Amino acid sequence: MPKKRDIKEYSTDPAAQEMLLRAEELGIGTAFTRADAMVPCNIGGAGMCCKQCGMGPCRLTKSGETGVCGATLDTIQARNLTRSIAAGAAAHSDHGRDMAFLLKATAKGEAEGYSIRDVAKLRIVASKYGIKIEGRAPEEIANDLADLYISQFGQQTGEIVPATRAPKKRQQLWREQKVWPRGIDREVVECLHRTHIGDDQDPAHILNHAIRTALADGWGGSMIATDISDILFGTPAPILGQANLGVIKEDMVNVVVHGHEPSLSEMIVAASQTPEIIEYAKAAGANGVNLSGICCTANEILMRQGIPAAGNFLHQELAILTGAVEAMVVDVQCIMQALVGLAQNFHTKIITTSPKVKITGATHIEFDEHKALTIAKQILKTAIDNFKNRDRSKMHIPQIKEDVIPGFSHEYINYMLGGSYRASFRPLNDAIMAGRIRGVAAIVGCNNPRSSQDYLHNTVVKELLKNDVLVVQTGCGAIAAGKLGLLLGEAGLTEVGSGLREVCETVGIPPVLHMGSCVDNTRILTVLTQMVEEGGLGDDIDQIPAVGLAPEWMSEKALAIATYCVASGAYVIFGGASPVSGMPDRVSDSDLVLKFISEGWEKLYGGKLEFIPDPQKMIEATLAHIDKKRAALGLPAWEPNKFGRSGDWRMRELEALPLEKKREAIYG
Ligand code: NFS
Repeated sequence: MPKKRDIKEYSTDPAAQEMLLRAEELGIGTAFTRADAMVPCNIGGAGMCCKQCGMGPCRLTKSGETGVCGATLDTIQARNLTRSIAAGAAAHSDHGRDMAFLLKATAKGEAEGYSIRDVAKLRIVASKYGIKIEGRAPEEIANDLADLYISQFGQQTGEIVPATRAPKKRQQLWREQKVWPRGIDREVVECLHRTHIGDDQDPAHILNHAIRTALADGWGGSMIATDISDILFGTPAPILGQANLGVIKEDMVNVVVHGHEPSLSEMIVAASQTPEIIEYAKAAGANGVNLSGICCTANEILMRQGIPAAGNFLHQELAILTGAVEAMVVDVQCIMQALVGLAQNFHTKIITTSPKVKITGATHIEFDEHKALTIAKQILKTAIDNFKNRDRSKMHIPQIKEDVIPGFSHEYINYMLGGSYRASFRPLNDAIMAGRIRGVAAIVGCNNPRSSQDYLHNTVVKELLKNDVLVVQTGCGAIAAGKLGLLLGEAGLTEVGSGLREVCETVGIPPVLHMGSCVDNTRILTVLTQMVEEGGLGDDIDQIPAVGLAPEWMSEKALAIATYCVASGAYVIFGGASPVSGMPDRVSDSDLVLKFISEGWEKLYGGKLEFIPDPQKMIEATLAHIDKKRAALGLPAWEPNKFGRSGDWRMRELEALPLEKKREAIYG
């Protein structure tokens, strides 16, 4: 019998707890209760089920057992994992492709409402590929860059070009291992081919192609998506925003944008600020239109426009449960099908917009970049027209929200460390080399209703901060930290190790840097590359004292991210269940794939992927890895409380002393 958890076990977020109580009162199910009712299949969950052909599905539960075709458990697990990585890479990269077509349409003046907002970034990116920039209009440069980027998807031979931005030594390694992606689509297609019945049946060989496919995502499709989003909508810089369900407003038309691509959401932001829409909302009796975001769409418009985030992945249903949302506008990825049924309990309209995503029962208003502003206004008017249908007796908005400061692009980190005239990663490298900062952790990825929402994320973040580890975040992990108040200037600095605190105070940054959406994990690759190029931390990414973590992962995109980070040299730790864990109590030969993606990949790429469900063990493994990398670089071992008594803190201590002691302390 499945066990029903207590509401406090569902989520550590008080706003979520309040809404889950509300759901219970109304008798409405959510992903949390469905997770309780649905016991996961432990055979499929461990990658031990093969359904690649009509002779099965074959479930391999006994030692030495094979599928009907003779496929071993190792082969089946490698195939299953590789297919997931291909799906994740496809999702990110298809997003990147759409952005490339949008850039092309904008360059040709055919994209209504769009313009090139960051000409400086356009010029920097284009010049990396030898595109002529001097004496040319931004549209001409953008046209060439769009053509180059579009060609990366269908390229059949050669090397995709964004990967030339990796450290030189890493590029050499990819060539030696023959994993430099030829074309983004080609690698994804080859994944599907190789894992078809009767093809590639050597687990290590299959997994090596998973590496190549993931690289096509991280140093291809995702990097293209980030570049173009910045060029069209502006490179993020710190901006004040808010996060959590309390951003939904009682007196306004609430439109929640959910999904991933900034193309439509940016246009909805623009449309919502036009006099036409404001007047239309007022005429409907509302005080205007209030936009908020969920998932990575939230991150995209939060970090660029300061539009508040209503929450992360597990908040999508809870936002509708407030009864105050006129429309939830979705595009692609991480959209629960349950939204439509849930919305029927209220007046909320679920509006699908992507030609790739329809949900039965939802209203479909298809997005077209050639008339995006017109469509955005149509969507907003549909939401405004729905305002009159709101049943105020069903309304329940938790009054919980936090201020946040997101927007730490790698360009901004570079600038903030060195200033306009000497932008540089030197101070960060120096702080790591001295031991003020012990290392860096990128804590990213999803929520998963199988664990308590935000608990693993925030437990790991808080403990690493105490240990002088600088934390960068993206995706739903970043929103989790935001809801907890960790993305705010100096808030939370009292909970931070003294060395890290000193750096944060000197530079004026929060101890947790919000770097964007999940495709923006490429910004982290760029930061790591720039740290290598700055010098003092080795000559490749695998030497930097840094770890990547996805404590609450659930999507295939997360697996693709993990794999390209490993291929780039990072140690990656996932919480929750491993998709290739095997079932040791039932088979004895089930850990080859698990070992290969850890020890095997480490030998080949210097990075490894491990699944560690226990947060304390996750923290220990992170710190041990950071310390190991420090030692390998010959850096001093990290010591707690060694730093942190300079600058303002020193002044405060001195001020508290009686005059004589003060003299003594200053002059000796
Ligand atoms: Ni990333 Fe963004 Fe969130 Fe997970 Fe989904 S929103 S792309 S996949 S759930 S972090």
